[in-house]
Amino acid sequence: MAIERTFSMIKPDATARNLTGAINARLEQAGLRIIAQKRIKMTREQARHFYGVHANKPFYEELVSYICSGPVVVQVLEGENAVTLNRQIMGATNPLNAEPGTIRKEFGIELSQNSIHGSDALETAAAEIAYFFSGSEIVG
Ligand code: IDP
Ligand code: MG
Repeated sequence: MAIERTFSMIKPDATARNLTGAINARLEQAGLRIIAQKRIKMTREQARHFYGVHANKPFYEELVSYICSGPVVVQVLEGENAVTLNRQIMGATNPLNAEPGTIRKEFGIELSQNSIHGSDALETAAAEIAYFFSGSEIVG
C-alpha cells in the first residue's frame, strides 16, 4: 500500500462542541498523521468553491451556509492508504447509517451536522489540500 495524503475538515458542529481533540485522537489511533492543521472561518466564496461539485444539488445553499456558520479545522492527513482509510473511519455520510465506532456515528448529529469531511479520491484530495494549504504549511 502506498503512503497517501488526504484532506480532512472538522465541521462547525464538532468545533462548537469542543471535539477537535477527540476527533484528532480517532484519526491518530487509526494510523493517520496530522501533517498540517489550522482553524479557520470559511468565507462564503471559499465554501462555494469547496462544495462546487454539489452546486446543482437542492441542499447546496444550506450546505454553504452551514459550513460558514462557525469555525472549521482543516487538515492534511498522511498515512498508508490514507484516502480510503479516512473514509472508513469517518463512516457513512448520514450518521444514522454510519457503522458503530466511526467518527460520524459517535459524534455526528444528522446529515448536515456530520462532524467531519474527508476527500473521496486522491485527485480531489490533492485539489482540496492545495486550496487550503501552501507547501510550507505542510510538514510531513
Ligand atoms: P461526504 O461528505 O460523505 O463525501 P457528499 O455526498 O459529498 O458526502 O456531501 C457533502 C456533504 O453535504 C455531506 O457531508 C453532508 O453534510 C451534506 N449533504 C449530503 N447530502 C445531503 C442532503 O441530502 N441534504 C443535506 N445535506 C446533505
Ligand atoms: Mg463528498
